[in-house]
Amino acid sequence: MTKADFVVVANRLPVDRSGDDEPWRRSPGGLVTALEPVMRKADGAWVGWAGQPDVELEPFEFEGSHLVPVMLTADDIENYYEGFSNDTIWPLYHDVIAAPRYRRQWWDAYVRVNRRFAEAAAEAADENAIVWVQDYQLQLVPRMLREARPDLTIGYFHHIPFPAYGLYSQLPWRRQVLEGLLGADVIGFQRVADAGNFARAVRRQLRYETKASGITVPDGQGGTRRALAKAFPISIDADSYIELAQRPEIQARAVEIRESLGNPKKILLGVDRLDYTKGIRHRLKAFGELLEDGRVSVDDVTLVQVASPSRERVEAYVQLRDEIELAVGRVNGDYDTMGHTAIRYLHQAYPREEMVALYLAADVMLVTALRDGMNLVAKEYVASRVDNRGVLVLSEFAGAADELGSAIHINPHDIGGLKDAIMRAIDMPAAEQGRRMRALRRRVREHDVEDWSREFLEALAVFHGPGSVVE
Ligand code: GDG
Repeated sequence: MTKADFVVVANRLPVDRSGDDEPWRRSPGGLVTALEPVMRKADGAWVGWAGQPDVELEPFEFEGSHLVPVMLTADDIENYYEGFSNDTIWPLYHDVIAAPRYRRQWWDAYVRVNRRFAEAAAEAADENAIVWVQDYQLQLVPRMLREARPDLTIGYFHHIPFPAYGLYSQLPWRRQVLEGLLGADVIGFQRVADAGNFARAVRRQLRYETKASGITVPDGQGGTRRALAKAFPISIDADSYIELAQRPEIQARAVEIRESLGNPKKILLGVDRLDYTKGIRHRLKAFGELLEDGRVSVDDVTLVQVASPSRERVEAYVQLRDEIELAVGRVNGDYDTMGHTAIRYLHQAYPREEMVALYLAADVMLVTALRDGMNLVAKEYVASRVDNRGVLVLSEFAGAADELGSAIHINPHDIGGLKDAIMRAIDMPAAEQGRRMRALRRRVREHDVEDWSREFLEALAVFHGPGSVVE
């Protein structure tokens, strides 16, 4: 097998297919979108699950990258993925918005599957290669990889929040997870606060010394080594959104979307995976109350909510979907007219072109996450507004709030405040929209996904000997 100098390890490969005989297609989603430009340039290997249970696949080439599938059984998916990753770590790391479940059987599967990913990465990596591990499903991989291959330079990026110690310390396997992550040379987080929470957990649990972003870690041979834990806020491929937003057919589609909604004066938009972290219920509650109060009317204002299907076999998500659909049904039942709908709810996934047309059609973008690592939708909306119009209402609990200071910041738990912010956004004069949108767009253009990966890989290169692929 060919060995690569640069290896990405992520839960999913960046491709999808609908059946065994169907062709592979690049899959949508936050991480793939973020790493696509990096992979294109680096000519590396990507280790991950191909998306079908119990299927053993040989490594293969796809659009210039070398893909190395890791097999997951139906049992692994249930216990490692749906169980430990999405029903233990996900809710715990998002401030226990839903109750995390701690099951020893899930933990055992997590260890077993992390080992399988580490072995596949060790096999794919050339001597002294750089390996970049992605996200919370693989927190044990850095240490496993370092033990197997001390020659490697290892980075890890954490896409979701890292919680405050008081919450983190609930985790029965809190020491093992910290030790797993500390196998990396560079541990990247979305926000400065996440890196701070991590360093505090390391001090409290492991008693290792931390200073600024540096952590002194025992090297297993009686000495120590230094690891770096720091914020590297992720971004988007801004130019690709700008390019799409400038296409005449996408602008025409935006006009068509407005028409098909009955040309309301204002369109509000929410775009999220259907997830309890995204604050969709809080958004619906605020909008429902604005209708009830008579501050907005269905003749003038429509909320479009795209809730793309997600984790449909995890119980908390099944329940959430029922709650949201009940809420949408109630509001629409109370306020719809023959010609106008209050909430156009779409439990569907759309091509990127349609998303950009929606961004262009929306006067107000509502990002009301209760907790979110970054939230790329906020940045995509801003990048797409080539007309310098539109208003971003942004939760302070989303990582994006640290960078997007010219958005209207809200606390989604404060429904009164959220309602006022929505009204302010609806009523915002064009000149103020322009001023704010220009500032937001400058930030997203000046810090796009290539800057993100370059900054991370430059920090990692410090740990790598001469001749680094990232230099
Ligand atoms: C995790 C962290 C962090 C959504 N529906 C459709 C669609 N999407 C795309 C969006 C965006 C991506 O999926 C979602 O990214 P987010 O950042 O908003 O949220 P998560 O999925 O929770 O991502 C998050 C991210 O990782 C990256 O580090 O920002 O905090 O939770 O790109 O546009 N895309 C298309 N059709 C849809 O229906 N094409």
